[in-house]
Amino acid sequence: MQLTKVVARRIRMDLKHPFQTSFSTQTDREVLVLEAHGDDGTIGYGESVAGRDPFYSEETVSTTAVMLKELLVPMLFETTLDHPDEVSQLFKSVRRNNMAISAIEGAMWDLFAKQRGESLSHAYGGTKTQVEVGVSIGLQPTDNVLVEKVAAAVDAGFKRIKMKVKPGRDVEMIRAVRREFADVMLMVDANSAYTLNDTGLLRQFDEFNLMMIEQPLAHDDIVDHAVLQKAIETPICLDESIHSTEDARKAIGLGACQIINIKTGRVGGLTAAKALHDLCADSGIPVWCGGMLETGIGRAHNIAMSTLPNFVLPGDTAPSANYWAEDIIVPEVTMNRGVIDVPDRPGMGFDINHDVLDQFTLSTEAWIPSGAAADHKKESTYVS
Ligand code: OSB
Ligand code: MG
Repeated sequence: MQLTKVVARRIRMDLKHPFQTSFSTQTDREVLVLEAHGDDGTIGYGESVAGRDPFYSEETVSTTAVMLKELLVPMLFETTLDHPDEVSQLFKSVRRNNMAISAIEGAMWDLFAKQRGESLSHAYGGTKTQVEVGVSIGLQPTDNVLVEKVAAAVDAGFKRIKMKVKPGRDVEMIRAVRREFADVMLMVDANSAYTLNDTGLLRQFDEFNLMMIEQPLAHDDIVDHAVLQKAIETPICLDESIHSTEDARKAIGLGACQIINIKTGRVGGLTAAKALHDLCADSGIPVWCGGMLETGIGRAHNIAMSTLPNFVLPGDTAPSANYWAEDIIVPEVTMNRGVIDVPDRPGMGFDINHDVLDQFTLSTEAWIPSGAAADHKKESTYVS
């Protein structure tokens, strides 16, 4: 896989509805969209899921752009890879910066699958032809508004409903929803809003038969989660705390979680995600695909990842229309009664809607290789 150019576009897209979590309210998304140009003219696409601000993790759109420009893309230009699995090998000496690595790795996976004429799912080793879909509903102004949102999601056929919670918006709010929807697969996500001092409160969640509580405690913790899991019946699912297979091994060993949410960006790409998936499968830990309010590009990669066999729980891979008035891919991601058909066209399986992408673009940078160099940092040439 020889690259002739990498293009990074910073885009901004308005969300249809504000998305409120315990850590922020988002009304739009800024995203870095990457193009990896192969020497046969094929273009692979990837997306950096980092936010504008470092409120979910330490990475941002700007840090991913700098890492790509100054380090990752120049390193790729200096190497000829046969397979996208080699991307994470190439970057193994880079500490963290997983979302930056994942963005270019995703573009390399799409390029590879397109060049082979294979669907991304198939090239990746996925086996499913359909994936089950859940929805993540942000904090709402009142319990009544939330109940209406849940009703609409249940009507649309989502296989599982996730609600954001935070202190003061938890037990009574969940009770209000459970009262109306006794049998719906329900879970909550706290995005690190609680501490072990809240153990008594979190134990009250046990009466609601939740599938899981996602990341109740600190973003960088696994030790306290193990203590909490012993004190509550609701299964804990880790999100923010798991950046690698090693993190997962320790969390599982300590009993810090019973389920893991895998996000390609958080773990450093599709290849790393598969290793994590395999470890969880071997350890009897079910996984599901987390979401980061992706554009259609990241969503397409998430769908491909979800075709691995241990993705046994519905993922946060809702259809494009859940987020965007108009997505940057055609066709948009659609769902039928909570199920998405996995595309079987070459690569990620969706085309870019160039007019829409142009309309959302704030700035564009393109980098080309400039021959062998002692200091690759100086050798990536800025051309636009
Ligand atoms: O914790 O899963 C999360 C969105 C941004 C940052 C973190 C999270 C989320 C979501 C949205 O829950 C899931 C989606 O993309 O629908
Ligand atoms: Mg989460």
